[in-house]
Amino acid sequence: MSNALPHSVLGSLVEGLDHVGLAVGDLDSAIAFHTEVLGLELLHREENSDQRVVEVMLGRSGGDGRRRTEVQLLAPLTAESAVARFLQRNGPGLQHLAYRVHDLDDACAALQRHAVPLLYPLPRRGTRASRINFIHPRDAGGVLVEIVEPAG
Ligand code: V0V
Ligand code: CO
Repeated sequence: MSNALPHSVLGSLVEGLDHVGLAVGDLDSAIAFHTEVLGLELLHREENSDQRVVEVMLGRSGGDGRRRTEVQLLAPLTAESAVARFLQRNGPGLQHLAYRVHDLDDACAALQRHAVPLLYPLPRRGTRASRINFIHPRDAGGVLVEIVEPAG
């Protein structure tokens, strides 16, 4: 984006807010709330065995998917999932914010050059075969921050 601060760590790499991740205990009732009350559409659902979660993406279909901000519902598949730990500690609620970047490798390299620690040494697989990494909430003002590069 031409008006991004050129001297910031990520410069113009961040395109916008890709999704908001919500930890849920009861996936069906969370889907019902987001569709029947908020009127969002269920756009995608998958199991992520690496993150040990079921992910459901909701939003408004149509338009340019690459500019859309979605809601990601996350239900744990096992007790070892980060989402299970979150639910145990906090109950259901906002678990992370995900910022979309053009190029995750460039973004991670820029963060590392500026001593911003990343959770993973290498990108992991995110929803719809995206590539993801995270900044720990302790390094991001108390919010878990995901950086995501959509597939293709
Ligand atoms: C922990 N803390 C949080 C937090 N999780 N604060 C805000 N938001 C969260 N989500 C705080 C917690 O209250 C403690 O604060 C401190 O961090 C504890 O740190 P910890 O011992 O490292 O806590 P853990 O063991 O709960 O692990 C936290 C991390 C874990 C961030 C390391 O959640 C993780 O690995 N996250 C990355 C993977 C992930 O979140 N997957 C689910 C989404 P005090 O008490 O010290 O003040 S997967 C996804 O989004 C996908 C696949 C996608 O495609 O988008
Ligand atoms: Co996410």
